[in-house]
Amino acid sequence: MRLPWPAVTGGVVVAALGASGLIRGAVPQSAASSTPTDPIVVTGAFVRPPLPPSKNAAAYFTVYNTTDRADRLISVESGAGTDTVLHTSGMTADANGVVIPAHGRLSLTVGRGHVMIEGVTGILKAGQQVNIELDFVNAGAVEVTAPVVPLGATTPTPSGAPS
Ligand SMILES: [Cu+2]
Repeated sequence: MRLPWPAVTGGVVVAALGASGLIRGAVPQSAASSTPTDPIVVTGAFVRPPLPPSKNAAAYFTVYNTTDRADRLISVESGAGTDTVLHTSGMTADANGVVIPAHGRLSLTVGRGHVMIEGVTGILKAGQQVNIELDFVNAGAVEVTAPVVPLGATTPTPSGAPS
């Protein structure tokens, strides 16, 4: 499913990858993808572009659940590819999503899970940003803006747990 991505997220103008693979909008860098007042805080997001001949990109980030009840990440979407799936244990999609405990976190790090963007349309280059929507049972839709970070380049540093 392709979603209509907002041109502006959290006051930061972001780029969206359309069906054509072309980048729309300006692409300022931003480490934080949401503000600490949100129930779900996503930090340290980045996307590794596909390594040819693969057409799959992998997104990494840390999700904090700042609320007093557990939440479940049930689906992920991105307009940057033909399909987007959550892989937290090997390369098998998490059919029922992933539970994030109250005041807990989900860390997707290299070798320990990712959001896989399959069939990437266009070429993802350093400096571009990819929009990913995370859908939670309680918190609803959370937009993540993930800069493209090629292999070997420095990745964003996740901020600590929100207080
Ligand atoms: Cu995967």
